[in-house]
Amino acid sequence: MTQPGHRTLTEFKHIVVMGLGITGLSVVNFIARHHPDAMIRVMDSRQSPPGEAQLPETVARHTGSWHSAWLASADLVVINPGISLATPVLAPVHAAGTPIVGDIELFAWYCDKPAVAITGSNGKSTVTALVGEMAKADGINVGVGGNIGVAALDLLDKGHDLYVLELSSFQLETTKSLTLQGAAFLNFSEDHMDRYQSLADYRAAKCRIFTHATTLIGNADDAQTQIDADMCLFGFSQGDYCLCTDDEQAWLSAQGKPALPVSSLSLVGRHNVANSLAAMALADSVGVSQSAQITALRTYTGLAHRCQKVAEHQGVIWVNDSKATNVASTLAALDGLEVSGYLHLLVGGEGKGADFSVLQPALAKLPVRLYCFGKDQAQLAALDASAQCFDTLQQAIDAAATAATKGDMVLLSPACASLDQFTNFAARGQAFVAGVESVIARPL
Ligand code: UMA
Ligand code: ADP
Repeated sequence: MTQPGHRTLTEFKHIVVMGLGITGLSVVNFIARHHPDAMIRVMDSRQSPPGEAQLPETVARHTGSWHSAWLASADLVVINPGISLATPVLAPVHAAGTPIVGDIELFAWYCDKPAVAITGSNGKSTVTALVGEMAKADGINVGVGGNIGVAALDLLDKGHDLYVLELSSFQLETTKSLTLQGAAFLNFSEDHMDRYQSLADYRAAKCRIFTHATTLIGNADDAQTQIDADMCLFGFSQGDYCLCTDDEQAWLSAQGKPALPVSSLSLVGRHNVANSLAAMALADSVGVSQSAQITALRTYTGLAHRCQKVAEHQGVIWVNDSKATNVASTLAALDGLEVSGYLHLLVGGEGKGADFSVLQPALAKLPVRLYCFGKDQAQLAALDASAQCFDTLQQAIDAAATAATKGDMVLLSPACASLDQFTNFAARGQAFVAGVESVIARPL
């Protein structure tokens, strides 16, 4: 059932789904359930888009290019977040005033239970999953999805009592009616400069998360995440959720009251302390009990590919941080991980137009050896005199394995997207783990 005051799919007859993948497929399935009389057409500029095999045979499709005539006759266009609204083929659609929405806007039309959402440049998936764990620990039937990899529309119609959504700036661009009980903007740093004209545009997309939110949650240590003075803030030294000292220990505190010693967190790294505080604020916004929050904070060890220790061999620690797809996330790893010997840092991939020079001061402070691979290796190699360049990740792994000795750490924290050489960050992380395993299995 569509929600009062919201639009409904049945207002539209000719619906074009632009871009398939997980999102496009979820949109087609959702429309088929809620508006079986609609005429759905799917187009994808890729020759063989992901999701095509699962598309019902009855749905008309066009692949390998855009289909302008289909767009011209549409009365609703549902667009994949990976496609920019500035794509030239959409110009006549904008001019005609035809609504262009994303899957999260459709979710908003039909969501009938409380929802919280998380955006930011880094930490979204970690916080989203953690809030989900907190709700589960409280016995709540919670649906967790969005940019984290489960299409939001696939969560609906399943009897959930609460939704926790990770929202990217791409998804927020096409969302205007989403009502949220809690909305968090975790942090803001440069990313996606291949999609946005300016940092201001990127931030404006993220701020859309607050449009219809009851509790607006921002980062006390990052003014760019704040939009007004009345927000609920989390931060290391100030805010409604912050660190305090009790019994000579650092504690996470909520509304001035100590809740849990930092030493009891299962997550590691300073950035994850901030993530934990944000998760507490979100959980409180929908009434998840503090005892359930604490249970989850004690047990949640994080998601794969985020500062994850994958092996220790001959005194060398190997860490997979493949999800570090921008400069700030690599900085967080450099700041948060402890290493006694050399840090062998593997960086590279598609830099998305980022300015890598901000990594230089952090690297200069560390005993580092830099291994650069993939598309933007040359730019990265300029950061440190120790840098060596390689075509592939495997070659970089082999070189690091040869150089590393007891007490060292080998860290994949690429500061780049993976798409030049891998399907996604998870495939890159799996390739790293396989590469590490092959190194370890080699006879001496
Ligand atoms: N594409 C085309 N032509 C098309 C459709 C897509 O060229 O017709 C390309 C675009 O470059 C696009 C890419 O394919 O960027 C992604 O398409 P996809 O099929 O992988 O999309 P989905 O499977 O629907 O995945 C999307 C999100 N992808 C993007 O926003 C790019 C996923 O986030 C998200 O998990 C999924 O919906 C469910 O909500 C991924 C991501 O990289 C993990 N997000 C960015 C990030 O986190 O930095 C924002
Ligand atoms: P996102 O979903 O926003 O990409 P993830 O939780 O998947 O965030 O983490 C992505 C990368 O960012 C990982 O390398 C992780 O170690 C790092 N990271 C996580 N939280 C933060 C934070 N609060 N600040 C900076 N980097 C972070």
